[in-house]
Amino acid sequence: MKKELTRQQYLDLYYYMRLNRAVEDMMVKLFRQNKIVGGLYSSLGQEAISVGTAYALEKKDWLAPMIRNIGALLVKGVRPRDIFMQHMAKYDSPTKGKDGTSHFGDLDVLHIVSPISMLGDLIPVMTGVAMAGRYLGQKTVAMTWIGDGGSSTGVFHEGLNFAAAQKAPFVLILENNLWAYSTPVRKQVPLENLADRAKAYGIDSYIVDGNDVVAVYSTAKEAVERARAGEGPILIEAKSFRRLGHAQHDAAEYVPKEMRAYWEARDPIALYEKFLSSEKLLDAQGKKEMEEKIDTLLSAERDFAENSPMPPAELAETGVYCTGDDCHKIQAKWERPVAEVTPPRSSVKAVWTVPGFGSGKGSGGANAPIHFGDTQPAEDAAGNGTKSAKARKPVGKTPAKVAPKKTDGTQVTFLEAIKQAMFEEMERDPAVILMGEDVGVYGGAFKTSEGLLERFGWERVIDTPISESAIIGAACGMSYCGLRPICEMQFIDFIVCAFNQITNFVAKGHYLWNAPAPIVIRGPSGGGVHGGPFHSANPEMYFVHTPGLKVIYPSTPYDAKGLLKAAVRDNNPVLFFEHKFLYRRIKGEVPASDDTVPIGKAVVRREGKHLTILSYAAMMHTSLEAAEALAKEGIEAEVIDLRTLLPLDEETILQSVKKTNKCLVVHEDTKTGGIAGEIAAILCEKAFGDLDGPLMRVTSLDTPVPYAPTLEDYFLPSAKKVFSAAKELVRY
Ligand SMILES: Cc1ncc(C[n+]2csc(CCOP(=O)(O)OP(=O)(O)O)c2C)c(N)n1
Repeated sequence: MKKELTRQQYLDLYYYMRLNRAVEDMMVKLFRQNKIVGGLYSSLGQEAISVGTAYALEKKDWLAPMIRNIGALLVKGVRPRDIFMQHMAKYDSPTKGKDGTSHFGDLDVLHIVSPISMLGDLIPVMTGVAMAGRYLGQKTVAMTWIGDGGSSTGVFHEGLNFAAAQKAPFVLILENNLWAYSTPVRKQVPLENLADRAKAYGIDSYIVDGNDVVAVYSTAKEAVERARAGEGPILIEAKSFRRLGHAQHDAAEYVPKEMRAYWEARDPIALYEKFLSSEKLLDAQGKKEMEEKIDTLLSAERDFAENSPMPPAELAETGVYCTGDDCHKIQAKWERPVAEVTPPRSSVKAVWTVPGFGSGKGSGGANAPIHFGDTQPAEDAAGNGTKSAKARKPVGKTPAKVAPKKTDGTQVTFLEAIKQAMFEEMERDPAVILMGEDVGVYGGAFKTSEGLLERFGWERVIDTPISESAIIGAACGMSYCGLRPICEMQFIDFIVCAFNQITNFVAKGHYLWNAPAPIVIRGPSGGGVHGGPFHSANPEMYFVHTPGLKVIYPSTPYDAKGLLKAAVRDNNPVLFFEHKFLYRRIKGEVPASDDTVPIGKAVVRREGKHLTILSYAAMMHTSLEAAEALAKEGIEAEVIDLRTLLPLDEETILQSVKKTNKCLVVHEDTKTGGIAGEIAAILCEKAFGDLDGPLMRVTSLDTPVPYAPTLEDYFLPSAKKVFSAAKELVRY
């Protein structure tokens, strides 16, 4: 160990390592007394890594721990009582008993992001935190840790690649403790040094002895300052050894005795004590005083934790959604002039050129004029309506019953409505940014973001790698810093590549640790244009099943614009599906500038008394077409557009069924597990006495979406099928 720090710094490092070990020793006792809920994970022998790396951060910097980084939490300022209570699932714990271990965070004061169990997920999230800090001018650095085992997850690579592509001020500590549960590192990764992972991403790395706290600190300090200075992400491999099993239950008998003995002789605290003593920085008296200080502190902290009650049972039902006043305040803290983040309008050239990209290609064709959300011609510019696709007839106008109130009278396409919503929200709030594949230079695969790059610049319109998990993870991290990212999935089919990030990270944050993630995930969905099994998905129900998300699927330009604007302003994560069959096939009026459409409210598109047809998105138009045909036979169908699937507007559904006593649900999603089944259950529970017939469903077939037009047409619901089902239902 080299002598290079101040006396206080040397003693701080010692104190935190001792505190780290003492906290964990105390938790082992609590575990043996059956007071810890669930597992207990040890960092015995790895304290120098957590402490040395976190000590290199400034107060304003951000960190996200893994389960063996209690030392980092203590350095950042977390009280031991909070760590005890988390493990004991107490009411006064940071997550009030909703989660345990080191799964908690503090966005407002300590700048800590909570981990989740899925290894690797923090890497894109902390990349997003790093990007947000840079965007807001805060000059902060984000740090997280990953094990040797966790470094093989896909999201590790997606995240690190994105961080590298963005040159994000991010430091990743790869804690190589030689074992991933029972599997040795040589069976996990075919590399001698895991730091070589960095080479694949063109970023710098360091290798450090993870049992030498001074070396760890000095290395981390250099990496943190380089990242802060704009040199991009840096990876540090800290080599050490996991002295105990994976968790308390694991005796780790698979570890060779000699290996354990070697590392036990290299205990980081014992090594450091020798150094401190040889440098006359700590004597026996000083050591004794520190031990007493830690003992006194931890006894009091443990007593506090033990006296805290268990959470009241009803708490289980609270906090799934952010209502605005029940969690940290979502606010972007600007430390640079806001005006700087969007180029002034006057500076945007009429024809856009970017070196290396040809002339003006990105804005829609050579020398094409740039559109700042102006109304575009409604004709199907891409000409992607094939013959049979055109055979489906969406209703071109919004029915009078729900004619929008405040509009300037202009009729725009569904696609233009989406673009207008994003444009206006980005104009309104510099915290709104757009990320996705090809959203910038190209303007999006369907041109929904055409012109936004030119107007809002590279910092706000971000072309990403093809890494859906990285996009969502980074957006989540950005939202923790007060930004409101919109993420485009190039086709909504690819959303499943980010399924874990959405359902585990984004959706659960508010419930677990009061961390809302106000992000919007949007993209073109649905079939009817012969996109085949991987470009026609209706994946809404994967997400309707996930508490914490909101799911919107509009059917008109008016709703598309109004609901997308509402989604951007919502404090919860919102999934926004845009049926691509509607993109260029319908036109309608849209809300004037600041108006939004409320999330969670269905709307009656057509009044009727003989049956209720519930539908949404493209099928809403199919249902209206069927209703017109039914009317000619004297059957008046009430057609309701659900618009939002989560939360579902039960009131409007029940009101209508009470009146018509019959209900038909029409959706393009496949039948099994579709929303119709959920609605059937709701009606059975809440309107059984009102029903004069069975709930009927017209849906797609329970197959993947087939490619050939003949097959797809057969697969999809049609006005004819809706008409027949309605007639059958009315006969009851
Ligand atoms: C994506 C994912 N798969 C599996 C697990 C289950 N699991 C938890 S910890 C662990 C071993 C992790 O090893 P490593 O990343 O080396 O970290 P260490 O436990 O050694 O600190 C496994 C397999 C998980 N948490 N996440």
